[in-house]
Amino acid sequence: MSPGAPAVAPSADTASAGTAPSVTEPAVTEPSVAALDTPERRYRMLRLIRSFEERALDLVKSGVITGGIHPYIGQEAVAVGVCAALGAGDRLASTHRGHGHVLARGLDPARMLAELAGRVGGSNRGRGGSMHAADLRLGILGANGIVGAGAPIAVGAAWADRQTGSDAVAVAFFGDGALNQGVLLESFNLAAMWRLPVLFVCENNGYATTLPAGTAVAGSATGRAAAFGIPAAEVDGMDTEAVRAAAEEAVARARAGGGPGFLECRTYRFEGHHTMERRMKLHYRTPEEVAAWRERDPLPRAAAAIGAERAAALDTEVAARLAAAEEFALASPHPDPDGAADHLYASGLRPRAGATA
Ligand SMILES: Cc1ncc(C[n+]2csc(CCOP(=O)(O)OP(=O)(O)O)c2C)c(N)n1
Ligand SMILES: [Mg+2]
Repeated sequence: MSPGAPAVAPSADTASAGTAPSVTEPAVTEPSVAALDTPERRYRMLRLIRSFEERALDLVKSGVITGGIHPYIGQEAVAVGVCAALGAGDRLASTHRGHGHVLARGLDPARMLAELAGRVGGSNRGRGGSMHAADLRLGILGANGIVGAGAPIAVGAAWADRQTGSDAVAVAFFGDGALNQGVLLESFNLAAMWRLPVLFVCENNGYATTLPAGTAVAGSATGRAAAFGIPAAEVDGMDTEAVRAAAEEAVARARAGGGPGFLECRTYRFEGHHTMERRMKLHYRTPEEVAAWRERDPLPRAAAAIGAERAAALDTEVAARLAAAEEFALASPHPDPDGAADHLYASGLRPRAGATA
């Protein structure tokens, strides 16, 4: 059953201290990390992300989801390949184009869709939206609207894990547009100096908004990592199994104390930078270029590996799951404006000793 189940009060550990939520909220269920350990499961997740994004685009068009989203369509192999290499205790920091990352990690599509639609049943009670989806129970440290900002968060998580003796690994996803952000290079430096268990994953989709990477990035992506002594590999980001193999190698090395790794996944977004682009008549890439990348769509390749019949059965399964997710999301109410200040702090305001509130 979808988590939509009957609305009940939130559990004590998630309600903000001292404030009763104004709208009844759904039960807090324990999520579990997505199992991506077989080609079939990986194909099913590719399909889930693809169909989720297609439906989300429709819902933006019809105004059910307000504001824009950054569709992940075309890049699914990166999220699925990397998340397939992670263990249950690992963590990830995502980006503005983060739906694929969080779904591949196991975030319930019903919760995610409700979040996009700004409903209380959302993963962040409808307060985070597309670019702030997070679930610490799944190690999802958050999507992030600031280009490159996930890297220092992942480095911090890895450092914290090292202090506690955990062997967890942290992943930082970012785009080619982050390659010139100072904070990324600072993150490389600390991770390398302290041999932190971090996997830096650059999703090079060729463009930062409309800016071609070829006109913006001096040197190369892998060259930047190599300059810090970080082992770096370039991988076909349209091939789930190639991404998984490269990620498994880097994750195993990091987990064993070998320090950070870097993957440049060469990929492409089939849709615009964001949903507003459809109305903007931008001509920064040719229809031929888009068509050539569509030929390399990761889904048919993954479907061929498991057989057309099995793939079709999984497509049907995913369609049913998404229909239930949508039903849940759209039945969930919008938050009560009176509760707008609820949940802004993890556990209420705690003034420092000696300070006045
Ligand atoms: C620090 C910062 N600068 C600029 C922006 C505006 N911005 C949002 S997305 C984007 C392009 C990011 O490109 P890339 O990192 O390649 O990711 P992609 O959109 O291709 O997935 C820019 C410049 C921002 N959000 N944060
Ligand atoms: Mg890009």
